[in-house]
Amino acid sequence: MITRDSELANKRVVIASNRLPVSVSRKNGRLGISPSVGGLATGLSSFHRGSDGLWVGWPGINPGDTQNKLELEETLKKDYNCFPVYLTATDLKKYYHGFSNRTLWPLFHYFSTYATYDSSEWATYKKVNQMFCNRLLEVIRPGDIIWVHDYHLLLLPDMLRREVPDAIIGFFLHIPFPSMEIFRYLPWREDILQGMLGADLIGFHTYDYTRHFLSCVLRILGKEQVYGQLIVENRTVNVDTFPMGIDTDKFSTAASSPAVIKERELLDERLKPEKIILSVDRLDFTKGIPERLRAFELFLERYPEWHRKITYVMLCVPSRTKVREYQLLKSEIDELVGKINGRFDTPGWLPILYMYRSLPFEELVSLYSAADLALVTPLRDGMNLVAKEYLASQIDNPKGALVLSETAGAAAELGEAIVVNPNDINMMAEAIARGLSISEKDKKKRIESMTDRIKKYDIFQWTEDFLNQLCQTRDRQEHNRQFFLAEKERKEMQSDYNKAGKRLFLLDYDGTLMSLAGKPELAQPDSEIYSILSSLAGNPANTVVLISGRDSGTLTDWLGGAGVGMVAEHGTWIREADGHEWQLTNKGLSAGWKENVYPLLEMFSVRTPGSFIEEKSYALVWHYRKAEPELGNLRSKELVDALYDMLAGTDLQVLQGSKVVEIKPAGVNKGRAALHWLEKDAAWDFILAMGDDWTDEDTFSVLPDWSWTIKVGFAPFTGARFLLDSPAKARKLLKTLEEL
Ligand code: GDG
Repeated sequence: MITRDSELANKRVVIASNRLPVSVSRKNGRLGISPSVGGLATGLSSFHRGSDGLWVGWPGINPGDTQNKLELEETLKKDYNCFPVYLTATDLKKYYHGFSNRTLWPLFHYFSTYATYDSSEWATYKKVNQMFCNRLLEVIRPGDIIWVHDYHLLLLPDMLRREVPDAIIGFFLHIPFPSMEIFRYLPWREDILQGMLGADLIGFHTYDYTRHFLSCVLRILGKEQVYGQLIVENRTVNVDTFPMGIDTDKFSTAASSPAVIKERELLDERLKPEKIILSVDRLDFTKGIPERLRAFELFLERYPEWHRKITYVMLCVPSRTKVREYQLLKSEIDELVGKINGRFDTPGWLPILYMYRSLPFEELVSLYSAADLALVTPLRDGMNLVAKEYLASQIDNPKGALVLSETAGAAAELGEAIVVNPNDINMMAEAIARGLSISEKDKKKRIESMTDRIKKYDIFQWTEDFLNQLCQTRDRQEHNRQFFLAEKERKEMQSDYNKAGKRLFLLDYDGTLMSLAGKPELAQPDSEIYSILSSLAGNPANTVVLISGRDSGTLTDWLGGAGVGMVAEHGTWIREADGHEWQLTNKGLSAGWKENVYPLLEMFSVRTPGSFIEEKSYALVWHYRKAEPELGNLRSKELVDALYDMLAGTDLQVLQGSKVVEIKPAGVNKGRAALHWLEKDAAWDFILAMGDDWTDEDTFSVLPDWSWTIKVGFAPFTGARFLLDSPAKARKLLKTLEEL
């Protein structure tokens, strides 16, 4: 049993991400190492440094000759616990600049028109994911936690799972997961989802991204979730929300350090304005830089009283400089800055101080702590750590205000910011004016309550929370595994079977012996089912009963000659194995209610394309397996609510089965019908019941404790003692018992 607090605290965490937390570059023929810039690297480095874990990723360079390579690897390993994956120029072109940054990045940020779909880039993306997998296999030890990060490595979890089925794998996505309407554009959408589902725990920054992912899994792969859990080949995969935090102490401590204080003094001397407005971004089209500049221009136009009293310090870190769209964006920004400065500057005052480079940490923090207003206005952003870093750097008498875009993941947590629509230039211009003139008291209150929150859920809490949940998921998997009928129990069952003189089989049909089909009439028994049932029933020691929700006519047509007893309509009718007559289990049943209920079901069928009504002698069933899954689920809930109102005080009940809503007389159920056989003979010494949906729980509930009860498929809650994952396995079990 794994729990992070105990055993897991001792486990090594092996991080895999596209870039290592340090970048290697060549200067004057020598290799130099410096920290990597970017949200993931900055955030996770603090955690990595304090642990004995490893990090696998691209170092930013191919070291070339063997001597350099060996030295580099030695240094990376010894000083940074890092293990490089080397990428060739073609790999970089197709995997990194290509599929990662020209397909996934724009698509996941809702810039679908920027996305390109190139199958050779996809092939390289797969190849590089496999290279990461191979590198990990060289360095991991049994029991390690492997934590895969971000959109460059979406296929890696499943690749690892195939190689090491028992590996503990977490996956975290740092960018948004888009809605189904956008994700479905991707030609390789199934592969991407399958790749991610190789992990035990999949994390996102916000609940919306989690929701979108689960919706795509349902609509593309047809997998239903229960409380964020999915079943993938006998494993439980957990999907949850973890808003990434920052190392708050690092920023607040730095903000009061002598080095930063000195930097601030230099800055004040240089700028000497009354107020500083700040933005810090990688130069990327998702960050909304031109929109922000236009808003700033509008603000200057509308509020001349602020001229000469403010400076907008705009720090843009160069990024993906080889990609054409980024080059065009850079030109657009350069032009806009030139235009605005040219329009408003006066001797001794430049409205925008534009820095196109990366600053050392101390200078960055001095800017954060000096700024009176931060503009964090991306068009889309997975989280945006700059907003949090700015807040954490506000130490003495918090004086900063924050304008934050509603489409940044951070907005879900930082509601006290001045929240804007980044496409609304007018709204942003007004937000700048408001942010500059907000009262000290109000500003302090807002900053303190946001800072309080980011301190409580900092990067360490975030990693701890993710890793804890990963361990809990593994615990749950182990717990579930105990219930899957293993070879040991199967042998015990066989031995019970062989010893027994009177055996009773209570078997559901659809979803248990036969896979569920879109339409009920498509699930006709094949010759294998027929032969299994008739052979089992042919043994004089066996009584085999099919307990089904189907109508008696269909059961007679399909399996009337197999020598089995039958229960139709979830317990309304029964037929003995040796008889031909169907009998009502309750003589007082009436069907007159159907004409009142039918119109309601008809209305739901019209409103839910793909759904239809099935009429049985004493029941009505609304089927929605063929409907669009989310609409079907929603409508089924609405229908059940409407039926509860309509049927209150009657002796009818509403059953929710597997993609069906059924209305039938109360007091009639599979368990009651099973009692007919159970009570007929007290001498049963072997009972096997199998079923897949919750109407079968009634059967399980009336059986003696020692019976073999098996739920087919995934169930978070069941009264059955064991689980089997598919009808194919259920058939195999029956065949082995009789050695067919
Ligand atoms: C991705 C997602 C998500 C920036 N300039 C300098 C510098 N930085 C550092 C900041 C910050 C990081 O870069 C930027 O982080 P963001 O979160 O804003 O954005 P992305 O790099 O796009 O990161 C994002 C993040 O992953 C984490 O999950 O929040 O949504 O897109 O840490 O401090 N650092 C230094 N000098 C600079 O000039 N030293």
